[in-house]
Amino acid sequence: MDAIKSFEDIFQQRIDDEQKIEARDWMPDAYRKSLIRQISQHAHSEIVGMLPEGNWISRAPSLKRKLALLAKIQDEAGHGLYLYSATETLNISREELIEQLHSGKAKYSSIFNYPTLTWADIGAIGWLVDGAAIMNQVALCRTSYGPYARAMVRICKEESFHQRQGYDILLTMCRGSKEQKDMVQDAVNRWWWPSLMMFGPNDDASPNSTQSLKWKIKRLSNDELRQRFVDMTVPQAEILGIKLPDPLLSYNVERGHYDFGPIDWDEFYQVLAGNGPCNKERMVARIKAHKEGAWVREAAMAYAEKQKQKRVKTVA
Ligand code: FAQ
Repeated sequence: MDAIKSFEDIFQQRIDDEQKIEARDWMPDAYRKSLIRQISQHAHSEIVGMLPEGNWISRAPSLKRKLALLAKIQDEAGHGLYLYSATETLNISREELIEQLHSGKAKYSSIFNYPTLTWADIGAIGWLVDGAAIMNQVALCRTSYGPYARAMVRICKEESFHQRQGYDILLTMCRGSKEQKDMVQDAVNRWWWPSLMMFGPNDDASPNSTQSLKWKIKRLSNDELRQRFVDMTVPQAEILGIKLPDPLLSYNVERGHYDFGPIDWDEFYQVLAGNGPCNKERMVARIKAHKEGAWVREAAMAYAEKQKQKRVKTVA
């Protein structure tokens, strides 16, 4: 006689069979919690990630660049909203999620705690930060939780435009004056290592990876994704004619991959602890925006209530 299977076993079997888990399905509490943690932090990253680039909207060098940057930043807002909605399907309210961000309980990507000093930084963000984000997010299109996977498909399409607009900014500058090319080199020197940190700690120091990979929340490990990103980016840097700031970067014929130097994990953990160059500034800006937007939320609620009353009257 077959042994009676536990809910956990049936759940794992569904994951192993590549079935998507939907909001109404039974799931282990730890799976739900891990998803809330990851998807909400992803949503917060999209929203906080608007700030470093928002700083340059009024200083974009041409109308065309300004339009592209505005569209990109609006896309990030949209990504945040899809991801908050996906998180809400896991039985947590938007208010609670925002509170977790503002109180520091929930993290957002370390990368958005660095300043954007010149226009070349906007190019470097598109090329490196969006490039790293896509590498991670393409894999997440196959994540086991249906609402997250579906949000990722649309997000990835938009991110690839973001990456190209960044690369196009850098290519234009690299074909310009020496000062412009120097500006690109300086921006890439500052954004390269923080971009590699976006993938999270090395696999042997990543507490969530083993379970997340088993549940197929994550499809590839932090180090696998980081390696793919380096392999993709080095030839693109060569086309730009700029040097990536890593003396140990070299192609390893045996491995068929680029080797790269050690990441400064002290810096990463300092940023996570709130001590990055812009952590405080970012949180002050988000909390201010949330407070100033209170009237919009109240107006929307009042309008929804009015519509509800109208419907009740019509039915009566
Ligand atoms: N920053 O055990 P693991 C974007 C935390 S979207 C801050 O390896 P996990 C678009 C991690 O949360 C960028 N914290 O964790 C855009 C955990 O802490 P916890 C965001 C980090 O979850 C572009 C602890 O360290 N993308 O850029 C970071 O298995 C341009 C231990 O780490 C996503 O969120 C970090 N870099 O793997 C917008 C993608 N790395 O939560 C505007 C979805 C790790 O236990 C402009 N997320 N931590 O307290 C993921 O794929 C995963 O959550 C990882 C981390 C890979 C980020």
